[in-house]
Amino acid sequence: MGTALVYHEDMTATRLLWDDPECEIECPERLTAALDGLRQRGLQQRCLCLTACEASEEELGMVHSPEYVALVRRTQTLDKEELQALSKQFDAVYFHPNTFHCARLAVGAALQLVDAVLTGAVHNGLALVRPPGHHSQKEAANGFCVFNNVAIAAKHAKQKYGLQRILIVDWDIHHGQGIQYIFDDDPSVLYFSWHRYEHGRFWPFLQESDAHAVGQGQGQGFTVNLPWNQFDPELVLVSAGFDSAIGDPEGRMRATPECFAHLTQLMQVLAGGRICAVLEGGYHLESLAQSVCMMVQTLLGDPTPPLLGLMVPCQSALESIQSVQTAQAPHWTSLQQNVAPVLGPSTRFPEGRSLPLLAENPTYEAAEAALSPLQGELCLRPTPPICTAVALAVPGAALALPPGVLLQEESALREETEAWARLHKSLFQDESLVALGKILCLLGGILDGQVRNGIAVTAALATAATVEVIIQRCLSHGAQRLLCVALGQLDRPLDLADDGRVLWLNIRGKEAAVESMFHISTPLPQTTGGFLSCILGLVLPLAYGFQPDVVLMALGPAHGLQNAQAALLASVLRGPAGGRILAVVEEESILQLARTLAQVLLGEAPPSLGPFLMASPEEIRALRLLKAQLEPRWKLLQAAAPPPGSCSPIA
Ligand code: X5A
Ligand code: ZN
Repeated sequence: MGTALVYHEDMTATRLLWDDPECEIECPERLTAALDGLRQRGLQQRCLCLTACEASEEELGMVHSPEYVALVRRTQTLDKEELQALSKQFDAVYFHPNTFHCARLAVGAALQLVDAVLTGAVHNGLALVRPPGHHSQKEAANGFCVFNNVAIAAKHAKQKYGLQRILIVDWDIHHGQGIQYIFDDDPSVLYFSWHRYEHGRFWPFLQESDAHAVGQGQGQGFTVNLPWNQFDPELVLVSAGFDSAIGDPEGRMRATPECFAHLTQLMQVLAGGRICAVLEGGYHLESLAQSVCMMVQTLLGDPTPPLLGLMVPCQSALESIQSVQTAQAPHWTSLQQNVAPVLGPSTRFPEGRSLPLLAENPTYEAAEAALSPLQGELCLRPTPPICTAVALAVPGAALALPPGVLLQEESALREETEAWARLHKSLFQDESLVALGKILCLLGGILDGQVRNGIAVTAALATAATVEVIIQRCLSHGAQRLLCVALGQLDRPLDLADDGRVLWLNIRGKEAAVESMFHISTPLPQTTGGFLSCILGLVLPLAYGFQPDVVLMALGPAHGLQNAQAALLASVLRGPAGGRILAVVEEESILQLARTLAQVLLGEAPPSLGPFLMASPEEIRALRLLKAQLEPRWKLLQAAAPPPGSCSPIA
């Protein structure tokens, strides 16, 4: 099971034949640049490469009218003047004698990808296509798009596989109004788009791209923005445009390639990881290639590089999020429960790039000038040779582990282990001393980049002491910031300095409490809604805001987490520290839990959390209290979603 890459070189066979500054950026080199990037970085070789076939006219008919399909078919025989005249009838479109063939291949590629994912041949995949699709409508080409590749793919998934809930995430910089129109009244397809709008002054200049457009009829509430776990889709289609990336002449925004790795990873917790991404826009060749590589690398399960930069949402982004919440609230009870110092990059783990400093609102030219020294410099993180290693105290538990994990047999040097153990004399004896040796060795592997992530199993009594040793070892070996998410009976080590190097987040206990900006406690919510709010609205923004080098997820005695909850937590915590995460689990809860955690750390999607329950009033109160106290320091909390109260729209 892997990642599919669907392509056909014929899709480079359409191009602009006359002068048109608006359309010239949609050129064949977009595909070859993306593909070369994937090949050069060894990513194409790791994918299952499929050759696209043309979609049938019946398949096109799921979205487009026969008259429109016939019109596009006729362009095959038109001469240049006729093509140009026809193109003018649409907004930002050009036709070429090969357009019909290419556009059918683009649809066919998207359908093949859906088939590959839904038959289980692969986990996920990307279709590299031209022309793009998301602006195209039932009877109209628009914005370089001829047939609506992603919309047809969604119809296909519904018709052929009987899916009832499909999420379309459109991260192209333009609003995919074509997809919105097609599914406007269809509650089985949730269309989420984020796009540049400028209060209607950015192409395609439409009122209906704004937050108040929520869908019509039965489809009300199924257009636009929602916090991602509630709809619980069976399939995620991504309209993957990369024209929001830094350097793009059309979008003129500044998303780094790394952003697309994180966006992809966030999608991976949904729909059991079934993601079909289809290329839309993206017009700066090098920036496009880098962003595509980041996405494919993440689809393949590689760790995401750290996100750099100031973790502070800008005022206008917060306003946009707020207006979407207001517009959607009548349709989603979840949104009715509204909850009303920045650190430098780490030098110890230098695989992330430092970005050029730009003025608050740089001109496009300034952004591009700053970008050019970065060209070609994108270093995909060297992937550690070992993915997930597990250090076990009890050898028998190895039986439960999925294939692909490495059993940590090697130990740290005896003297070193004993020196660490001496700090906690009474607690490490015999077996637990052996376990500590293995854990130290595993941690060394993670810090040195030999191992991506790991699970350390400890005797219940030794858990707290082990966590202390791990923290000290990380700090004395160059980690600048360590995030500890602790559950169950585990207290913050007493002699740990509160100097900002360790962010300790306790998820347990009765009361929410802010001991300091780096020592935070919150109760473990008992409802799915409360749990999701806690993870997405608190843990995730804190983790990304802290920008840790290493994440420690410690499940102490009586941690109370269900396996699926632990899996979601681990999955989310893979993001912020370049995938460097060590889970410490006390042995009582080992068997099934270690297996589930290992699967997630290997890159699989977490299992479903089960039936949805509204967050309780106490849970909401605790989160609000923490947000209010923490927001001055942890600015990403301002953008956090409010606690979900319901899993479905109000009928
Ligand atoms: C797919 C896509 C953009 C059209 C822009 C016209 N289309 N100015 O990115
Ligand atoms: Zn676009």
